Amino acid sequence: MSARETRVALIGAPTDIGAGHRGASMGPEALRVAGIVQALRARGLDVFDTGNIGGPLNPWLPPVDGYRHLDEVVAWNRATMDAVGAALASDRLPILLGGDHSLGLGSITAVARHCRQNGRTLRVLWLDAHADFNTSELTPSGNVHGMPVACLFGIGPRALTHLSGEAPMLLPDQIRQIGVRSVDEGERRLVREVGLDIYDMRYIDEIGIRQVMTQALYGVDEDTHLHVSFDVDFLDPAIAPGVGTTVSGGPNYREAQLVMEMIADSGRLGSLDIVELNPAFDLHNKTAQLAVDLVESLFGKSTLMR
Ligand code: Z70
Ligand code: MN
Ligand code: MN
Ligand code: MN
Repeated sequence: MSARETRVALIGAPTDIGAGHRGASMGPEALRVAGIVQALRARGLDVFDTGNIGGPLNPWLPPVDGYRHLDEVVAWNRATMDAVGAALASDRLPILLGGDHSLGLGSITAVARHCRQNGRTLRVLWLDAHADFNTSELTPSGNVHGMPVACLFGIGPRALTHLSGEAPMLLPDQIRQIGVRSVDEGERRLVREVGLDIYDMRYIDEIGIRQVMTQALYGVDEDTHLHVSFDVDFLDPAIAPGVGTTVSGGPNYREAQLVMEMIADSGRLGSLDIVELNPAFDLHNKTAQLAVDLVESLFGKSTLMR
């Protein structure tokens, strides 16, 4: 499929319901203000901005039984799953404008179901400073944005693991986590137990981002649907301060560009989340602009070829 034929649907999900800081709810509008629609149209894509989905306001309460705002997180994830599913059903590549990363659950649940129905192999690239692999017992915070990967594997509360009625939505060999540099103690044990393939920053430093991406994309073929779940805190805080939780030592601008370019070159991108952008921490919307810049590369913009 050439970029010219690609139809995309933007889906805004203005919530910070699963996060530890308020403000990711402003992410969708910040990305629009940074020109995401125009940038994608300049790539030759047919862009339909569906507007924002809705859900409960953030009551900003402490965790209950290891979860903060569980009912509200479920509501937002149902709405996300429905909107992403509708985009896929109408043959549009969904781009979720988050919102916090708990919504990766609803988004990927819809994508996994779509792949099952269409006989496609799903590969998820999870770009993130965090493993997002906590459970209610292991979590230091109760914030559900630290748990979506576990929920996708069927580890978590039934209301989240069975969002679509079935579980698990994902098997460990379908996901590659890239850029990880902050894992909690209990979470680390679970990562080892499940045998997750995590390309952490040390590994990136040792073998280089090009080799890491070659490995992460290994086995991707014409039957593969690639889902990219891009947590903006993946990026080094020096270039991307506009996130709730900055973790130093992330990929720099050039490494991040190469990640996106190599995904574009695979030709298999089928869906995308852009999450955890937090304008309350940003400077003149520069993190949103950087995210848009990287998304242009993800859709095939390169220095020498347009
Ligand atoms: C920590 C927790 C987290 C952001 C995910 C952090 C989780 N592991 N933070 N994404 N921004 O609370 O579970
Ligand atoms: Mn389809
Ligand atoms: Mn995350
Ligand atoms: Mn993160």
